[in-house]
Amino acid sequence: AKNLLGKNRSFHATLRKESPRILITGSLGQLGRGLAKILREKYGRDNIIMSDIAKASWDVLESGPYIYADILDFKNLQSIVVNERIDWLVHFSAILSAVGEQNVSQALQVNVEGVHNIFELCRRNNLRLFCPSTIGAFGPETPSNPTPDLTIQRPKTIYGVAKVHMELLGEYYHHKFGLDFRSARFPGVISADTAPGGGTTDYAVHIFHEALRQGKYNCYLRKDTRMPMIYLPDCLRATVELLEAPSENLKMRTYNINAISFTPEELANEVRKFIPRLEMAYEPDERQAIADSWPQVLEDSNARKDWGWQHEYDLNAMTIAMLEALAPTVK
Ligand code: AKB
Repeated sequence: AKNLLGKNRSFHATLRKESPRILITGSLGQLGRGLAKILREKYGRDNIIMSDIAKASWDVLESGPYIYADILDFKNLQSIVVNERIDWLVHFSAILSAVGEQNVSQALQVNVEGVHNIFELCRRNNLRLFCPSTIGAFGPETPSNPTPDLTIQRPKTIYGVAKVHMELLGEYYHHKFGLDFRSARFPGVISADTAPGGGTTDYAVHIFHEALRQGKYNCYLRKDTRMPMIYLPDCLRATVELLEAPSENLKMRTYNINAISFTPEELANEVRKFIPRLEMAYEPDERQAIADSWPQVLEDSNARKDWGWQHEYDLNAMTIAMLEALAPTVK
């Protein structure tokens, strides 16, 4: 009996673990690979499960666990949580602002129905949940410079409407059921290695590719359209810091995150310091109305106070980092 007990003890000891096991949904998008890399360095390669509904490239498959997860299929999600013994979930699956306007019913399915599944999944299985929100959760009636955490939210895109719904539902589940929900309202994310997927802020990524490739960029926004932006490494660090912050430090559950704010013209002038031949043209399309309804600068003193948020990359540092990362890839 002594032996059996001893064996049992050691069995439980092997199950007891220091590191959380984390599932990332929508991980083939702009943020997933980078986040998985950071979390794997901290918590171990096999404790971070990347997931999405598409086939992954070899470099993703070689980097660690990758599985199929359809956020519209609750049973599939539940089986993953059970089989993979998930503790925390980072929910990145979303249809972004510009693409959402082209297909409202798909955006509703992914951004609302999918989010319902994720909240229920996390509640039933007692998971910590990080789900990003966005500057798109604000609208034209919101004070735009600066935009506080608690203010008028009347977004005019389906993406924004769904994100407000997500924020409110997360806070409701937190108060009603004790769900450990955390959300950061991200600015437009600028990244070199992964492309954004159909947002309104994407020009700030495309401009670098076009400046390097052909020295010209035709921007779909007016040159004076100021929007908040963030360089990917800062955005990923914010995600990890909020995900790991002690729960008792979080006075709120949805935080604005600010980093850099600039206009297309200001960005072009910064790029010209390194590529002087860059020619710009401005032909605003339907994304202009979306950009005009969004904040210009986010007020993020609560994030700075509660969990020490600080961005590192300003416009100049981000521009240099983007050009250094992309220049070798341009033929
Ligand atoms: C978009 O432009 O839709 C996104 C966002 C700001 O959330 N990049």
